[in-house]
Amino acid sequence: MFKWFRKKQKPGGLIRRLFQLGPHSEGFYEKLEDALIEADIKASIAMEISDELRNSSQAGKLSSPEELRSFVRDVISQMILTVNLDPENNDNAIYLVLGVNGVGKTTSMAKLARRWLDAGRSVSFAAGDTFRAAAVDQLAVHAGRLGIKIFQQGQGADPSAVIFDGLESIKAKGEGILLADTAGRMHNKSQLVKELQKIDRVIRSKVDDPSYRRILVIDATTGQNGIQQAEVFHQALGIDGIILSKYDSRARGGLALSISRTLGIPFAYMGTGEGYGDISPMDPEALVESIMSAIEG
Ligand SMILES: Nc1nc2c(ncn2[C@@H]2O[C@H](COP(=O)(O)OP(=O)(O)O)[C@@H](O)[C@H]2O)c(=O)[nH]1
Ligand SMILES: [Mg+2]
Repeated sequence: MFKWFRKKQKPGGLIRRLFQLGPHSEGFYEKLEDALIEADIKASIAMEISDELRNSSQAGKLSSPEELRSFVRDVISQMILTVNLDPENNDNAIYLVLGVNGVGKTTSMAKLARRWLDAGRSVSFAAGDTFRAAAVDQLAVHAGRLGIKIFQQGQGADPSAVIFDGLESIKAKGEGILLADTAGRMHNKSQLVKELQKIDRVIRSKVDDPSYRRILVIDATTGQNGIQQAEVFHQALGIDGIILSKYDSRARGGLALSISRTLGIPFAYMGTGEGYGDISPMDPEALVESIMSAIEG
């Protein structure tokens, strides 16, 4: 695990080549921008990063590849947003888990449940992905393995009603975290957004804002398409934090940088495998190093 972000402080090939060119030479900024875009960073942000270098009085005075590397690294670091979304106290809380099909919503719910059970919390599931028959079953299997309660009404049920039931129950018991699954697709996008907004209204009518978190799951391997996904869900509901799943395979953090910078949504966790233990709070240092590695080649 975490092979990709072994502390790589030594400047890689690209940074060395750029340093040899010199920060004010023909081609320097172009080569840098190309490498940033290659690393899944949105073109406008790649330009922003190179502009920062261009406009900095320090850039012309860089005396080693190491200095150039740490300069680029600092600019990128400042653009990355992270947040801690672990429950802070023993109050009731609901986490609505959002994202398109196949990104890892259900798996991430099981991982978060394990994490919070280990921290001594009481956790239950609401099977809000009622669009696909297999989705409820998949969540029920995880609930069985974890030994936790699942609120479910089967395929085709109203997800708002399923989640409402779960909320009533944790409220009655006075303590607990409800992790609510959602469908990642409907017959069309506007239908999905309407469905999610209905769920959101139902939750808001039952709980106060601080105990309600909307978590979006983004697959690290999706590339630039992940930005559009984040935009849709953020516009529909507002997202408190993102889980970057599948960060174990071909991991390139450029997507996280693009989403942080363009939408202002922070990253909360990274999923690093299919096991229950394969989730951890997003480590901004590791993310920046993975972006630097991708840029440097
Ligand atoms: N390698 C890897 N696979 C993951 C990760 N998270 C989820 N998966 C896999 O991605 C697939 C889809 O996950 P699922 O939770 O069903 O996605 P959902 O449709 O969003 O609920 C499954 O095969 C999971 O095992 C991760 O962090 N790393
Ligand atoms: Mg699912």
